Amino acid sequence: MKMMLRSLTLLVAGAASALAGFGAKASGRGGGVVTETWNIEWLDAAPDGTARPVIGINGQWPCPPLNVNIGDKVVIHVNNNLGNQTTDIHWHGLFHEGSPHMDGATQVSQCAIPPGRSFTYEFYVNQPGTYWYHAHVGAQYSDGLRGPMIVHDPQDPFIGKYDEEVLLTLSDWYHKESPVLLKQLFDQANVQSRPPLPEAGLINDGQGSTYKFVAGKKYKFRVINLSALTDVILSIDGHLLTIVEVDGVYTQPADAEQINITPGQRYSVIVEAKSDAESNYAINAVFNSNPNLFAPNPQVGFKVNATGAIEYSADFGVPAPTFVDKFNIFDDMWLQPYDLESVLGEPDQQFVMGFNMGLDGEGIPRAFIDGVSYVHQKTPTLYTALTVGEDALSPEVYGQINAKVINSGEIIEIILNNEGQAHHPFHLHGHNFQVLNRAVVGSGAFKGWDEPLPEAPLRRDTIDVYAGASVRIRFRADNPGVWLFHCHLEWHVPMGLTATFIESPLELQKSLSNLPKAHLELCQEQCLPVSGNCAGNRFDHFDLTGAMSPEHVPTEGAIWTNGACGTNGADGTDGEDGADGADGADGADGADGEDGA
Ligand SMILES: *[C@@H]1O[C@H](CO)[C@@H](O)[C@H](O)[C@H]1NC(C)=O
Ligand SMILES: *[C@@H]1O[C@H](CO)[C@@H](O)[C@H](O)[C@H]1NC(C)=O
Ligand SMILES: *[C@@H]1O[C@H](CO)[C@@H](O)[C@H](O)[C@H]1NC(C)=O
Ligand SMILES: [Cu+2]
Repeated sequence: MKMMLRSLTLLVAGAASALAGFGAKASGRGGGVVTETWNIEWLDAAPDGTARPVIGINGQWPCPPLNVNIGDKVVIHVNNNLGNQTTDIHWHGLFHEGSPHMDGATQVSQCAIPPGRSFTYEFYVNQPGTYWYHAHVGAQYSDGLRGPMIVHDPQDPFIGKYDEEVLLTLSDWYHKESPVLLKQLFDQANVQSRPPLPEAGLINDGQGSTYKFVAGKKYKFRVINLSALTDVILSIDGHLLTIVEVDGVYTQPADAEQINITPGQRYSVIVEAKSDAESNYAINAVFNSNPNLFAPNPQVGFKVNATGAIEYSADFGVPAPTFVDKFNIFDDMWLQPYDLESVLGEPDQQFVMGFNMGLDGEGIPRAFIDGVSYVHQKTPTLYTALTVGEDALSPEVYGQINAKVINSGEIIEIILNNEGQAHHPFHLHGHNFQVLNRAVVGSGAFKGWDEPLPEAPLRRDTIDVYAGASVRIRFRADNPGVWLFHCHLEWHVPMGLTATFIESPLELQKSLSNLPKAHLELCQEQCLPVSGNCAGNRFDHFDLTGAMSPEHVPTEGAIWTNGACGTNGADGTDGEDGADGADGADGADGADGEDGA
């Protein structure tokens, strides 16, 4: 890993006055190390007028934006002061080259951080653009633990094409806490697998954000969708949005009237102020909870909206929000990356996956990829990859996680068939990908495409897959690690809409031969294994006795239940005791007792 030392003055925070907590602090850090301590704690907030407990950082909610420079080392000490829930932090969109164990996905790259415990994330950032961080356990980020992460780049090709840079976050907002919502979701009465619908839509985690514009200036908005469920259709009355970045990838500039941002996606758009404005203009964020935006009669409608304003002069008053009755949404497939990278060559491995929602044998709503619901395993998947030798090349040893083993240098193609009636934004950890094709709503499973491949296809890390239709994406396996590929609708994650790429495990065993002690301790304190197959069996990697299956999926989200310790286990899997005992994590068998009751 190389460390670039840079010092630079940042162009930031034009609308700071209107953006409490959102003014990107000019880092002036230049030194190349960003160190912060984050106390994760319960606070009270009322972003839409209704008070509720939220999860914030260091007494602040909205959670503070994290500003770093490209090349920086980032060191974040996380103290879990929640008392009653576990937590962890995922850095959405960062590749974590050389630090796959810092990806922050529970039971994948680490065990969750129990209350009262601390954990330090430490990694280098070598990619520019707009990202965010969020809890990756239960559905915890819907309780507020999420915030923007901006990687400033002195070589941004658009520097000089705008005068100021501002942030605009969009999020849906629930009045109930995630454990309550998860209970509703997993209820047998929820026969249509309906996700909970939000009560409000927020811009910048509040209502009524105002950006002051000066005639003739150009503003770069970094737009992040922090939503758990809803897409946001964003427009600014009387102004075009010139897209220059998606998901950390600079693009050839493209003008849009409206952009649709799914959860997990980010855009940078340049907005040019009018030279002769005679009024202020509304920012319209229409929160779309429709399962299928393109259906002739949306069943759910647009339950919540949020409005902000572009203010040229206080004298012009508050602009009335526009009722958007005609959608003219920019199709992100039209975007080309700034570097005009051409289509990667023919794939070395192709994975065709079909996914759908449905009920399991017990009548509980689940999501399935090729008929299998992803279930967190006792051993974090990365730790299995690191400790089972050559067996790491066998998907079986990882248990029910939809494992796909890929190897260094290979070009990987995924054809994803959405067999359901709703759209789903799929996000890949550790990589971005080229989107070669996205089929229209209702076109069915992939049967081949007639149209020629794009010359320089869209590249991003989260792609919306339309209802009853397919996408084809490609990426190069150049980042050894264990990377989730999942729907980013937060409610579909615990339902199991996830696959896992095990990338170059034998190389990983060499490059990451010693996990930091802190990683091992987090698991051991919860009586979870840190080695062996998914069930912690270090002797027979193909004996899956004690592995986690859907009935073990916690429906209580991140609620702390003392991990696997202290439970009786009483599940007849004691046969593997010997395996666990060997590494001091001998309570691991108890994990089964945890949720089965
Ligand atoms: C955890 O504690 C917070 C703050 O006291 C409270 O609002 C929340 O409901 C608790 N959550 C659970 C699941 O007990
Ligand atoms: C934000 O993401 C949610 C979830 O996919 C999506 O429904 C919503 O449209 C997105 N918002 C925007 C502005 O795109
Ligand atoms: C939100 O905006 C959309 C589009 O203009 C409209 O159809 C819908 O009724 C609005 N919803 C609310 C709650 O105002
Ligand atoms: Cu989904």
